Amino acid sequence: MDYPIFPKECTSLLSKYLSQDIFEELKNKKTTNGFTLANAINSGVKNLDSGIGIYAGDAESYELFSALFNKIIEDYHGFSSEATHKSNLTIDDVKMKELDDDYVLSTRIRVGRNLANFPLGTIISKVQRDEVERLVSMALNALEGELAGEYFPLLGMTSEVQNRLIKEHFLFKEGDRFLEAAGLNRDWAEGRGIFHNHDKTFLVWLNEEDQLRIISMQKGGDVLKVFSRLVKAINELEKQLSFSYSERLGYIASCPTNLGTAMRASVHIKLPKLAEDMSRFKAITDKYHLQIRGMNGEHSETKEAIFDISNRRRLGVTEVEAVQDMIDGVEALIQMEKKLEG
Ligand code: ADP
Ligand code: CIR
Repeated sequence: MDYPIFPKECTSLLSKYLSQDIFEELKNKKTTNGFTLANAINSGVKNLDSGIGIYAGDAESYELFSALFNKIIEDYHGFSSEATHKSNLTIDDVKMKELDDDYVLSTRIRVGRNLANFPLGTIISKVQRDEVERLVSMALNALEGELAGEYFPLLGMTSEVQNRLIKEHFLFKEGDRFLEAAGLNRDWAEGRGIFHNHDKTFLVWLNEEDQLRIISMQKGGDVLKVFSRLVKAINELEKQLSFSYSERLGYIASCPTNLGTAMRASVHIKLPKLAEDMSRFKAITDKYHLQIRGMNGEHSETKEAIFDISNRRRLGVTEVEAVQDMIDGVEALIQMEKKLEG
């Protein structure tokens, strides 16, 4: 592979940090699982509108290609290469403010997880992916009480059911071009699926961008209830499964934006006044380290002034701090919206 030349309009972190020197230093390296620099950057090279543009093949990728990853990680999370990640899943440490249900339509918190001793989805083999599906669905089927549910493989699901689950925000979309170029859609839909409890307040995605996306969600703004359910699920699953974790980088994820806590705590919130004043809106989201997404998730447009607002930082902050970023920022957005209403 030759050094990729990115056009001026390209603003991805990959294009910002992949200098010719770094490219030369890394271009012939390969992890034990056979992951190369060309594999890592393919998504950002093929998709020039990427925000980040790079994925990992395994935990080792983050160390072997650290000359590049560290810069991207520092830029995105504000996490220096000398820092060490810390985890805190103690529910009582969250300083709760009730989020106003007049504005907040729903709350969702997810974490990404991958199994230790397997490569990440970008280079996993079909046999290994099927084994991940077998191990994880077995663990999920053993959950009890509020977390008990059923695993639905994508293979064999009617397109009607699949589309309804996507529309209702429960299931991942299909055919994402960023994941496609990263190798994450290989053998689709083999090994992919969704587990959920009866009320669809606890869900787990299997073998999408990460091997597990553990999700807790419900209508309204009761963040504490959503967080508590998630923590319970993580603890129960950790009794049965061994997740990939690095002392330095926390939970290992395919995308560097998801390292550390791998947590995205979000609300769907209606903010018609702020929607008319995006610079005021963005001043608040920047102050509280929040990200704005559209109604249908990443890379989607916003409809009817409903936004997906979530914590942006996931590494170098604890889970409690990540959720607190979201709570405090959303509270500030609601205060401003009320003020603009007069
Ligand atoms: P991820 O959360 O895994 O990063 P996406 O941004 O693609 O992925 O979102 C996945 C799905 O979750 C989308 O359908 C999105 O609309 C939905 N979603 C995200 N936050 C919420 C929320 N607070 N309430 C309801 N659905 C949500
Ligand atoms: C991009 O660079 O825009 C995509 N590869 C997505 C990056 C962050 N989101 C993610 O990991 N889901």
